[in-house]
Amino acid sequence: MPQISPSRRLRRTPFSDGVEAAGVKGYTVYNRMLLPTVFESVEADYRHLKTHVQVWDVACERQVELRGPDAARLMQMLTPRDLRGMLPGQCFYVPIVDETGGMLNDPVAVKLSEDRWWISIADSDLLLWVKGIAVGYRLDVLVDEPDVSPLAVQGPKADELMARVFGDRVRDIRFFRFDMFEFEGRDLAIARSGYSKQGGFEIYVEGSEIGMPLWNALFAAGEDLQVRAGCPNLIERIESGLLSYGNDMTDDNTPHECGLGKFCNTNTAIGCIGRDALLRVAKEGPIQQIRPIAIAGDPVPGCDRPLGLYADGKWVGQVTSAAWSPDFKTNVAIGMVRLSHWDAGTELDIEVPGGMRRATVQSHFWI
Ligand code: THG
Repeated sequence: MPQISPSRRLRRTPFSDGVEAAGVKGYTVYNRMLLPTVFESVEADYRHLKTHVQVWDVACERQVELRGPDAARLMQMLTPRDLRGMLPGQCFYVPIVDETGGMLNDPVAVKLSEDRWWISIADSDLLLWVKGIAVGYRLDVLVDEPDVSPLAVQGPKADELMARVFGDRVRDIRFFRFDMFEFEGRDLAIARSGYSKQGGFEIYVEGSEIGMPLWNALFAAGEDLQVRAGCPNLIERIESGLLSYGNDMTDDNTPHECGLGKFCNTNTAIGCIGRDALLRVAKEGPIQQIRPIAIAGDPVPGCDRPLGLYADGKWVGQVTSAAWSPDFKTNVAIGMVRLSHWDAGTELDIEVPGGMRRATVQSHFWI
């Protein structure tokens, strides 16, 4: 494979020196920033994540900060999830939609206070859309990307490692809540969240200068816990049904097609820019939807394009993420499947590199 040449446009993170010292073997590009994808191997990283604790450089989950009297109003314009009940200290997974109801991003919204929010974005240029809306509606709000870089601590021993560095109070953080903790004289927001289902935290590291000191403190404290550098793991996130924007869905998809209807309250999300469009499509219901899919046979090769799903030779959908699961001893996958063929148990043909396989629509993800 050819290499990707470094340049100023491809941003390093406050933790990149640590990631490279830990022997990162592969990167992807996410929000124009480096995101590690492999350390030892995807399978070895998976086993370690499910057994021990890992520190992840997810600085590429950039924050879009909203600050000012119209911050809450602007936040509600972006999403069909009703934010009226959301309190400071809470995080919400929020679909972001455009005026057609198409998905623009699927970030975590962090409510710091009534007039200060972070939108912890997936891989799309959400900052430009949010700035455009703020300017176009003449809102009294500042929109920018602050020097904030999430560092995730994930795995069954995450509580123990975090307690050693930040104190036992981290154990009291509830799921999708955050609290403030001191590190080297700075106050950092720490949430119980993260892009795995193995449990853990996300530290919103404010100020690049403390990136490597914090990275080193976590590794020093966790030696006997077998702490390692890790990264979002393809196998684990497919088993867990965690979606990847740009892979599993794009702006052509509504939240309902993505199975994110449970994060929408379109009737009461007054002010949401995509509300009318979503109310219209919700009446009919989606005609395709995200489904867990098992693919029979040997491990499928890594793939950078959708794999067609067929019934009696007719195209009925596509798989957009797939990997061999050592724990479930099958290929686990995420696909978008037409209504006529999305029932659990439906058997389909799938075109994988090197030939056709059988694929079965599952009733639920593997966790
Ligand atoms: N954490 C933070 N920012 C992020 C991500 C993250 N930005 C990019 C990307 N990940 C955004 N996408 C997701 C997708 C899934 C979840 C979070 C962000 C997630 N979902 C859980 C689920 O679907 O079961 C929980 C949702 C809930 O119950 O509210 O965690 O990971 N900071």
